[in-house]
Amino acid sequence: MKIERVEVRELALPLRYPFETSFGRTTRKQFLLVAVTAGGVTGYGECVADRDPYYLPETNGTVAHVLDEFLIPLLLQLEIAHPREVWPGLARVRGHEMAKASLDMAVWELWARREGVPLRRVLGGEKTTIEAGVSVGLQDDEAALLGKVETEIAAGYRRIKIKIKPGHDVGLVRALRQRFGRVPLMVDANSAYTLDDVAVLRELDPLGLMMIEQPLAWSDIVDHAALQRELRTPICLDESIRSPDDARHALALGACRVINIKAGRVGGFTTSLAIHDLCRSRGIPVWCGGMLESGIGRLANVHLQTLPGFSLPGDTSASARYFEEDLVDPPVVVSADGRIAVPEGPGIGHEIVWPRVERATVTRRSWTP
Ligand code: OSB
Ligand code: MG
Repeated sequence: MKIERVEVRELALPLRYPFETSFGRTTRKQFLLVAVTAGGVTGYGECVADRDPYYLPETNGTVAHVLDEFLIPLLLQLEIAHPREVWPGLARVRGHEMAKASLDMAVWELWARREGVPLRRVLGGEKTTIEAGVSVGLQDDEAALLGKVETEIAAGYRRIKIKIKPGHDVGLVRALRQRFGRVPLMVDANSAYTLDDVAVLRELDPLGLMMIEQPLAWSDIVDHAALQRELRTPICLDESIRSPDDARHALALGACRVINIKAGRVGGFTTSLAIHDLCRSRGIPVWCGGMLESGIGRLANVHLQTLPGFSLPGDTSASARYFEEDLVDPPVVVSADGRIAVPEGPGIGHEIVWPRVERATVTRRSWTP
């Protein structure tokens, strides 16, 4: 298979509510949507980069540059017998995992459409429903957080994650425990702490958290290994794992006991499968993170977590928590018992609503060989 056309659109979608983490506040989802065409069939990949480099170094601007100058020209030269060949085919470009992922994921999605099967089938996933968890952003005060969490528990979510940062951590978790008892609960710091904060992080230890996600620096695994030795609560790495090698190194050092896999962060599906398989062989649970994706990326995440190693609920929640109108129809919905049905149609399996994509499109460019 030769790719005949690549199109990259930049989209902007308003969020229903701002989403706040330790690194900033997002009010509008701004992202790149990649379309790749071969043999008259088109597949789609949603890039997880944002406008700013506050989560990880890549931005929409760096992704657009690297796609245009380097990755798309490479992709258009490849003779692709299977989507797993895309990742090695782009290996000459170092780093830029979000940019590579957008192409890799689009080619996998194209492949599923060509075969007429749901994306999960080409990825090797067997589940027909997945367990939904939810990520609750930083709120203005404790009462607002308690209210949000109450809503999400009532909606059926099987695991609650809250964002924390210094000064907004132990007290919030204690208040949640007091109000909601033993609900499956975890926290995500998005790299807001250092080893100087070990005393505060130790105070979280008796609170029965499922895990503490990415407490220390985005580029670190050595300090996380030191911290993990100080805590009974498992550390989960997100930002620090950007490749299968990162995962191997982190496990070798004992830097974490759980890994959050976001295909868009680690270079796409091929590398996600490699991290999944590595973790599975070591008895390390993985779960699927999210990046406030539109329905296109959200459904890609749904299919990925049908693989057996995704043994914990992830961050894939309902479209309606983020968007007034999602780009897919039907939107992603969560059942009263906290599950998402995996679509049965080809590729991501829900229709893309093109008039909505057009309205959200800010810029658009295409390439042919
Ligand atoms: O760290 O998992 C994260 C959102 C944006 C950037 C980073 C993260 C998140 C989330 C939200 O936690 C997950 C989601 O609902 O998509
Ligand atoms: Mg995270």
